[in-house]
Amino acid sequence: MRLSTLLLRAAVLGAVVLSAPVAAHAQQAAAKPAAQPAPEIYFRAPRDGATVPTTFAVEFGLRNYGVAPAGVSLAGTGHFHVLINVEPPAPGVMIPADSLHRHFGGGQIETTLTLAPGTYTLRAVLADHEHKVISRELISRPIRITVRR
Ligand SMILES: [Cu+2]
Repeated sequence: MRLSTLLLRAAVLGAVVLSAPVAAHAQQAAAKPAAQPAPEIYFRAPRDGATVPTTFAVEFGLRNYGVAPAGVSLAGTGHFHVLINVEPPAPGVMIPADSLHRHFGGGQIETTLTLAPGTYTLRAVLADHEHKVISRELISRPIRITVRR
C-alpha cells in the first residue's frame, strides 16, 4: 500500500518534472527516432549568480529522467541532492549525508535551504535508491549564489 502510494507519487512528480520538455523532445524524436535522449539536471531556482535571503526556495529541474523516493528501486529514476561547496562523488559512489550533502529522499522536486550569509557553489545531483551518483549527466553545472545578511 505504502509502496504503491510512493510509486504513484513518483509517477506524478515525474510527470510534473518532465511535462515541460516533452514537447521540445518530441521534435527531436521526429528528426532522430533512434536517439536515446540524454538526461539533464539543473536548478530552476535559484538562478546562477542570484542573491538570496538566508532561507530560500530551491526548485530542481530534470529532463529525460524520473524522480522516485530513496529506497524505491525503479530504473530510470532517482532523488535529488544539493551539494554545497563540495565536488560531487564519481558515478557509482554513495553521496555522504552531512551538512554539505543534502538529500531529498522523499522525492521532493522543490524545497527550501537555510544557509549562513556568504557565497556558495551549489550542485544538484540525482542519485539512485542507494544514494549512489548515477552518471555525470545527472550532476548539474555548478551555480554560484550569495546569501545576504
Ligand atoms: Cu540520497
